[in-house]
Amino acid sequence: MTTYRIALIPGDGIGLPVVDAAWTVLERAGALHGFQLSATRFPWSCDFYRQTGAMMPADGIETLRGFDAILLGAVGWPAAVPDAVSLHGLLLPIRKAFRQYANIRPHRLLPGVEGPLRRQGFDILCIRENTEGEYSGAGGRVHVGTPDEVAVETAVFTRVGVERILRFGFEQARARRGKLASVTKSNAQKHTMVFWDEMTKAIAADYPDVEVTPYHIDAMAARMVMAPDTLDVVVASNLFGDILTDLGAAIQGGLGFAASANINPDRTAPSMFEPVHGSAPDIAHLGIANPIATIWSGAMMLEHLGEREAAAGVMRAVEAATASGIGTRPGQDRTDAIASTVLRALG
Ligand code: GGG
Repeated sequence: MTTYRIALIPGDGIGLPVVDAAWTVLERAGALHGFQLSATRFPWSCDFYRQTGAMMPADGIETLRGFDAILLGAVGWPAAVPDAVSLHGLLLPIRKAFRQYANIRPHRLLPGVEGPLRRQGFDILCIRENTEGEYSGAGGRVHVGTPDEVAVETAVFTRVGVERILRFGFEQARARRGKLASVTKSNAQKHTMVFWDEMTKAIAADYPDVEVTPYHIDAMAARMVMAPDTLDVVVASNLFGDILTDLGAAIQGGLGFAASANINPDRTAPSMFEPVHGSAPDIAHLGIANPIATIWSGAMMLEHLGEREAAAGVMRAVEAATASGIGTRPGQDRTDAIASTVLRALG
């Protein structure tokens, strides 16, 4: 029997219960489809930082390298650790070190879920560049705390980085409905974003079957609200993709439904699967976190591992659960009740 070694990093706040809930569903899917998932749990989190002074050990990346995939919950506990420290100490180093350059985020309404828009029915796949751009970490501050203080944060767009994410987007569009929206702000950002637009145009020549449309980020934000059904694959830089996918989460009913996969398409290192949401300290101890985003992310993990039937089975079970109403009303259902309804639907 095939056994997949999965690194579990529940992280902080609601990351812990949603990963536990998702894991029970994924393990059951394995049992039903003839494979095993073997979990190794890592306590890397803001609590870990408080105890050790780091979000993960110095050899954390090397430890993770041997796994088939990583399932992560949420990172951040701002009352104890500044968000910029926790994010740059765990999530971002993993994405960068493992060349997880494609962050895939699906946005569609699950059965029984009502989004805030009148116009229903959309199926958008956002592809967020995941290793550079505005998240490069390049920059610094001088004259700190004085009237002459200067803070600089440099967005880094490399030819390799932009080309590979655009090609990934074109391939996804080709495998779906053949439409790619490429998002920039090239009227204002005349170096990096003009470069992105030029690369989009050049690469489009290799994909004559894909209809590509450039959008500015502001116009795309409006379109995702006014006409989301006109969109298929949306490709954007790291920060723009992050912002647009919170909007995507909103129109699909909330962050409790927004799944994501940090993919290393070359498979030279493990990929990482995580809900889009953060640690939600305000509801962390209430037992009402929605595990559906994490279960859906887990289904994406099974798909990436090649277990397509199991992944489809998990999604059918999620859809059966939401169709019955459970998990569709924010804060109304308990995490374990949602997970056990999905488990029952799985069989
Ligand atoms: N689910 C992982 C998590 O905690 N995400 C929250 C977050 O702020 N992530 C940063 C990012 O993806 O840019």
